[in-house]
Amino acid sequence: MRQDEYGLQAPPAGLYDYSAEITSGIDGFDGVSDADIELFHALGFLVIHHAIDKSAIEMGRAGIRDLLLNRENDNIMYEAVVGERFYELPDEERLDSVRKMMPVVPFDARMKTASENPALLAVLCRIMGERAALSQDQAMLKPPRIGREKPWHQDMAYFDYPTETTIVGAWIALDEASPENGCMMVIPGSHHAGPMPHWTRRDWQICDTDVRVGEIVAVPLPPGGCLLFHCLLHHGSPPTRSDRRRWALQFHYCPESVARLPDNELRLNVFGTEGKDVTC
Ligand SMILES: O=C(O)CCC(=O)C(=O)O
Repeated sequence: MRQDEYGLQAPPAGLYDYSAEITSGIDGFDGVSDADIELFHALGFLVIHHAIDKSAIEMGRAGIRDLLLNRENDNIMYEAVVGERFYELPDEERLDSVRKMMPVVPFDARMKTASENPALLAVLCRIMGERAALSQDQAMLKPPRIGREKPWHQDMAYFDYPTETTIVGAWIALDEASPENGCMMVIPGSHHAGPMPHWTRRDWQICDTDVRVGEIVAVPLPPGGCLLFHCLLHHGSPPTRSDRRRWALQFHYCPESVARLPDNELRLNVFGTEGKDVTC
């Protein structure tokens, strides 16, 4: 198990002030129309409500719970404020001390089932123009009161794939996610601007002063809702101010025909700041 490796610094004031909130969504993956696929390409995201049903939500929660309480599990990243106390905490408190588990699919059949949702895969195939393959899987958790932000970033800055690849994230809420408990926030259309320099600050992130504050849209989701988003879309999530837990599953999919790059050098040439005339 690892401590969150980044600092405890609070984000600058206003970094997650949103000008709109998307409270509606397409009803289920089967409700995605061709116009919605075009909208995905234009805006860089789609919001789907009732993406998974009650039993799938319960299955996801139970899977995360079992993985979190498994003492052999070393793919947990706990919140830095919890520190080494993590190892002494009673089970119920452990459940609310972790911000991320990755991977989850290889360790739990319920996670594998969730990642192979045929209705989700069918939508991804329409977005990508070919079959989608799972490239990364995570449980993204925001514990009550202590859950920290995920600073603004592009997921592609983390992935060793050719930059032009349409990798799609599926962020599936298992609890209600709201601005108060740290829901996802996006900058619509920002994927069209291409790769941004990323910096090691409170995380591997877009410089706070490069964030297009003023264009921020919050994406609250009910349990079972899903945000599908393009890997170059600027997005992040604020720290929680709430007593309510926020658990989610996040799967990333890549077009089946695209191979991973042999090392991270090519990615860092694109997203890193070395040798570029940029400041943060
Ligand atoms: O779940 C979150 O709070 C942020 C997830 C995210 O943006 C990511 O991991 O790329």
